Amino acid sequence: MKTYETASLRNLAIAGHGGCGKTSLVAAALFTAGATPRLLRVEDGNTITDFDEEEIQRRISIGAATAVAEWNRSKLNFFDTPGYGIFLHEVALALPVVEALLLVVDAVAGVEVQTEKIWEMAAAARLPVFIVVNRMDRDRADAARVLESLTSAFGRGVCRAQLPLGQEKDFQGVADLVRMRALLAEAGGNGVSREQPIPENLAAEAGAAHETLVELVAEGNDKLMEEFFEKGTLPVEDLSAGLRVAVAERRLFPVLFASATLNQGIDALLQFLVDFAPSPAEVSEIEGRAESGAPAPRRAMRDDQPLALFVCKTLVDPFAGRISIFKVRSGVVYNDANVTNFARGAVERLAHLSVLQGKQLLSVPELHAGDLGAVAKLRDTFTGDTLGDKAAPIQFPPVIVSEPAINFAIEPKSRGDEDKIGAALHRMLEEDLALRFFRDAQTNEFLLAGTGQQHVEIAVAKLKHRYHVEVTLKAPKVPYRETIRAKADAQGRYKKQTGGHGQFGDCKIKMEPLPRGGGFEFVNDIFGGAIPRNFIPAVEKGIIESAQRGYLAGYPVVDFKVILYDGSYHEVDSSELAFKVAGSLAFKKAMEQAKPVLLEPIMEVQVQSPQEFAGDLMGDLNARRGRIEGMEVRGAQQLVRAQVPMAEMLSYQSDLTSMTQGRGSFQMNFSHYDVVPQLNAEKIITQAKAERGQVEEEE
Ligand SMILES: Nc1nc2c(ncn2[C@@H]2O[C@H](COP(=O)(O)OP(=O)(O)O)[C@@H](O)[C@H]2O)c(=O)[nH]1
Ligand SMILES: [Mg+2]
Repeated sequence: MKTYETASLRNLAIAGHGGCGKTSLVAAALFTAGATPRLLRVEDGNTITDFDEEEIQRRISIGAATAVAEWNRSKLNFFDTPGYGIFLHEVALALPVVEALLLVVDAVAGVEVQTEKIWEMAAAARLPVFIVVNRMDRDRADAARVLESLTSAFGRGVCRAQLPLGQEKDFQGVADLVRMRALLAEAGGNGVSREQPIPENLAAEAGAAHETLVELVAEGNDKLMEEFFEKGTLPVEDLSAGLRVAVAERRLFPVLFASATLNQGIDALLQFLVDFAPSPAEVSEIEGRAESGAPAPRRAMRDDQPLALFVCKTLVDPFAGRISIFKVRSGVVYNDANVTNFARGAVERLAHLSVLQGKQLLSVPELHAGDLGAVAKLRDTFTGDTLGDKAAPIQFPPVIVSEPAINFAIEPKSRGDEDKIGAALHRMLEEDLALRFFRDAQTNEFLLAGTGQQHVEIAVAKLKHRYHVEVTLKAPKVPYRETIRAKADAQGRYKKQTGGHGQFGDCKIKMEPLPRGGGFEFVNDIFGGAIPRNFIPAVEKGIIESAQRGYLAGYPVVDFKVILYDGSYHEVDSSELAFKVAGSLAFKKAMEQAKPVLLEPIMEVQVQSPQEFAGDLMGDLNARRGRIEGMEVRGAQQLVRAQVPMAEMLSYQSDLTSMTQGRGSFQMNFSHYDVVPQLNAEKIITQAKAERGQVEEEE
């Protein structure tokens, strides 16, 4: 692969609702640009960016993957991302290392649940957005309706930069509304277009759409506005330059059309991205984390700055080992360079500096500022770390992955596999930051936590295929909490006389509820040494440990405050241990008075389906103790927003599929904790007691 300077680079995240054709689009781009000898297909399981075994089997993207296309003296780095709600964290990790986002939309469905979510993510990251309406060749593809759904969701900044030449089975390319030329795809999917005048039957529509584009571009720019008033139009060069700026400023969001599987409109897309997507050189400086007191360091993406590499993703290959994908945030990196990991202090050698085509490492001698690269077998480097020139330390903020939404207990199928599971999961966690693995303090079970049931199931499948350990998934666990609703005042007194040396600790506490999310607060209000200072942390520790073990059903007690206000001690018999026990006794007594309740996680749920199912879906959400918050019609689709307790959503995926014949989709995020209604709480408490009884018997 050739070497590319910063100005010739285009870094793009490819994102959109699941199944709209992102991976196919990248496959078509790679073939058209000559990076693969033929058009690879999701159906054949051989695409560059869905290389993982689980992705091939399920025919969906699970992890973000990179691919490189060289087009017209420019280099396009694509970050193909998954489109399902439970994998959105993989979109999030691509956003900080690209300068634009390619939002792919299905030509039949238009805007869908994840389309909106991704739009919001791009807005938060202030990324320019290009929109591709893909699958234009499908039955019922309807460019006008999709455009309407786009403008109604995202506003009038959404504007056509192309018209499709026909649709459904007649789709055969695009008309470029900037240069006013038609690009008719040659038959056979070779990706080559013939340029010709815009066909007669589209001339009027193209003329009007061109005018709209000119007006929108001129609108935000005084100089262009003047020129437009004078001439009644803009020359192509000025229109192009103006559009480029409007895209970079997120004023306009150009809409393009394509069919990935027929490989039509792809050459036009590649050229459009080269012409109109910002290069890393055009992006403002990036801020590093501020060290205590000092102002945050900044870096421009330029070759003449000190070297800084930001590791945005890690792949763990059972054979090649760890592969770190990074962005050159500043400077030039050469093969075999020695760099410092600023997060961990380690020095790493970048042997076999590469770019990553899917999972294949292609060696390169050097990479310039703004480029994406990869290197295998770093010893002590993980996702989110910054590496670079020892003399110029800087650390870029890592992407924060939200807390898991669901826990499953897992059990090895064969006894003695526990150690193997631990080691294998440890490697999988390096690769997938949304996955968590830990041991439940109450039940001693191993818990695997993730963003949703399918996420955890895929992790289990990976364990089996990659690491050859089999586990059974037990029923999902809802992470309940406990809290109090009333104030309490209690004494904990621990006294034990055994022969000579005894144990003595005594404390008095007040307990009060804190607002939701308040956690735990401890106030030391002891006067005159009723409890010696060195024993006070022991009282606090006793309370915290008891709170962790729960009171009603074994779930951690949260959102409360403890004031330690009195106590007594014994010169000889008092000890840390005795005060810890006293703290724990006081806590339990206080809980008796404090009107404890169970809390449950409430989820923010968005369900989308064809309108005919809306009534059933709402009834079903009500039956799940859901609170409907709003409804919207979007084309032929209905969107329902509701808040529903997580406990009622555990089997929603399969229920929704059967309720809507597979045509509904949903997304779910954690919203807040709320009190469990009395009847449900009683069941949970009884069940927890039964389970705990079992554990105690086993022990
Ligand atoms: N008819 C048609 N099907 C397409 C097109 N692009 C993708 N597909 C199909 O849509 C399905 C999902 O494609 P995929 O690329 O995996 O979508 P992704 O989830 O967005 O990555 C696959 O069956 C593809 O063959 C297209 O342009 N036309
Ligand atoms: Mg995909």
